[in-house]
Amino acid sequence: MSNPYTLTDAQKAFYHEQGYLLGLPPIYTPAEMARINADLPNLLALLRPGEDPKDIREWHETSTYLYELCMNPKVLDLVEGILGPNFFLWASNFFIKPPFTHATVGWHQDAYYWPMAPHNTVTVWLAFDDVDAENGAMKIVPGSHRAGLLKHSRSTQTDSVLTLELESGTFNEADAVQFKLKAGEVSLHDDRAVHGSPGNPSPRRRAGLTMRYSGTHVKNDLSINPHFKTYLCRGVDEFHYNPVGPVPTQRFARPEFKAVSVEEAGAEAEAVHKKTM
Ligand SMILES: O=C(O)CCC(=O)C(=O)O
Repeated sequence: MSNPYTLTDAQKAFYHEQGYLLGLPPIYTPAEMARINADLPNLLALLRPGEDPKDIREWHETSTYLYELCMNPKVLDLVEGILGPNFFLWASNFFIKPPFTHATVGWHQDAYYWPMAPHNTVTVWLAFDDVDAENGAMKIVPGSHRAGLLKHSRSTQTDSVLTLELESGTFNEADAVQFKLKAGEVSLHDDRAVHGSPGNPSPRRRAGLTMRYSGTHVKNDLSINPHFKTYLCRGVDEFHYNPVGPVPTQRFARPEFKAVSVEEAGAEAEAVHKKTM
């Protein structure tokens, strides 16, 4: 029997044309997902006062709980269909919207935030809950990844959990499609795709884990994100451009560093980043 996680030519063509992919076979059964969810409080318990789940970034470097989710062979098969045989894992983070929350994820392109070149990152968004229009599922503008990077601005007047957002008028919000996933299912998106998500006015939680993978030819700018670590998922790293992280040994543990993107690194990093865009 053929591997259902090996992308077909039609799926690959859709991803490259539209910048995202849905309709994939579930990664986890409802029972498996229930166990994963039951373990999540052990990770959340490591958050410090003043932090929230958004601060769980790159904890796959220290927690086998997350490392195993990121290295699931089914997920890696899907990613291989897009990135080819040689790629690494470098990021993971949670987007959790509790019931009745205003917080949105403003429209953005991931690649704008990351001091990495060239742009060749796939995000796998693993649904921890059923997500849909009612509880603020992610929206994406099909084909927007082909327009290159658009202008983002710093905004303080926003409900967004991000502080850099696309200026309105730079893309057509009306074209956006909203994802609908069952818990245990995933979507894939390109790092240049315009996406965001509304608040969650529903009584249901909306939680997802993003897992980010790049081709081995992608290089991170360590002067902006000095903590960047890679974990080879498939193939070989012929380039050795980036530091390699140690595989975690504890089930639940947090790194001592705080991961940095262009957003957190501030205006100075933004200026450097813009020059290399
Ligand atoms: O979960 C969301 O609503 C947004 C996720 C996101 O921005 C991302 O995966 O880059």
